[in-house]
Amino acid sequence: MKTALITGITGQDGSYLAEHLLKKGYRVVGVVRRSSTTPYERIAHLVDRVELVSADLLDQTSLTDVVQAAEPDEIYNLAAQSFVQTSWTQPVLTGEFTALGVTRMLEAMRKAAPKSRFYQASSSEQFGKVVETPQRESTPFYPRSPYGVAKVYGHWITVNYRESFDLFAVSGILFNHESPRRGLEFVTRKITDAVARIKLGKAHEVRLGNIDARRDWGFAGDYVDAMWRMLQQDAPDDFVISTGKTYSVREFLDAAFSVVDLDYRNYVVHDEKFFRPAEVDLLVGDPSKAKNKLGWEPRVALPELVRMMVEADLERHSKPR
Ligand code: NAP
Ligand code: F7E
Repeated sequence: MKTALITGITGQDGSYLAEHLLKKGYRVVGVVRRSSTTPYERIAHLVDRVELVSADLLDQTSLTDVVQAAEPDEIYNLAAQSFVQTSWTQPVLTGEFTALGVTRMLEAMRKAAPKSRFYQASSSEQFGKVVETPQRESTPFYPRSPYGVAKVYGHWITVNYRESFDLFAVSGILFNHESPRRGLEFVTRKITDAVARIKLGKAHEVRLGNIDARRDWGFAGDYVDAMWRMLQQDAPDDFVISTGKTYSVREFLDAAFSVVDLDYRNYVVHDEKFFRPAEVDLLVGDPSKAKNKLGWEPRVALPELVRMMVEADLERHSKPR
């Protein structure tokens, strides 16, 4: 039985990855940070089947200790401060978690489990103000937020540890991926949650920023399989994971409101608060390397994803509290 250690197991991707690895027969050890409450809503259905251990990306000793104790074959470093907007109001903390946290995890692996395989959660935000379209593995980075800058650091320190210490360490440059488990502040979930509340008479508007921004949105459940495939390769390598299609937030809105037969134009209010100091206008990835080398392809297209998210939010808001 193989052992996988997942940082960020309580997050969207961590919960789907844990499910995916359990199905494959892995022993799954998940890193959680200490809290006065137990906010395990995304993994409530898994807590009996995974081992939860306490550590924090800010604390080297705790990370080295959990890697040493778990003896993992694979390490998935998914933990981060992942909300782009917050990275302008908490830039130093974002750097500590999302950039230096990667070095701490790599150091933990180097000291405690150097034969393990390491996955780093890189991001399309590294392409930022894009210098070519579509974006591929060779496209230069031009990050546009403290989050994007921190992810570029995390990406290159992973490459550097691979080359310096001969570690099996890879980065998946994942484009936006969503699900009913997406955090409520991200635009897709904010919209599908609002659609459900508006349909049920619990809200009358949704306040948004730049709805002309374009993203390449996939389904998180598909993307965790790509992470696993990257760690099964003979040699470590980095991959873009995306659908190859781009849509505007406006198109997402249209699709989401259409699921409940409403017209988004009657409910959207533009709010300056949600505009960003620097925007990423257009992202669209080229997933052909992943298709050719990993045999990976996205299975859920945007219309299906939107419907899945709206229906899940309708069900959640329909339940008596
Ligand atoms: P998410 O839902 O925000 O989850 C983040 C996870 O990190 C949570 O489990 C969180 O724990 C944990 N975490 C945060 N700070 C920590 C700390 N100091 N110590 C230990 N754990 C900490 O993010 P996601 O959408 O699943 O994304 C997973 C990873 O992929 C992130 O690194 C993200 O930046 C990256 N990524 C995401 C996307 C996307 O579209 N989703 C695309 C590219 C890359 P708590 O539950 O305690 O907060
Ligand atoms: O914004 C625009 C906003 O916050 C998408 C993270 O997972 O994916 C995510 O980062 C777009 C932006 O995601 C609102 O300006 C308009 O152009 O859903 P988002 P993101 O910034 O693309 C990448 C790949 C990651 O790695 C990140 O971790 O939507 N937008 N109005 C809005 N966005 C939000 N959140 N809220 C609004 O009201």
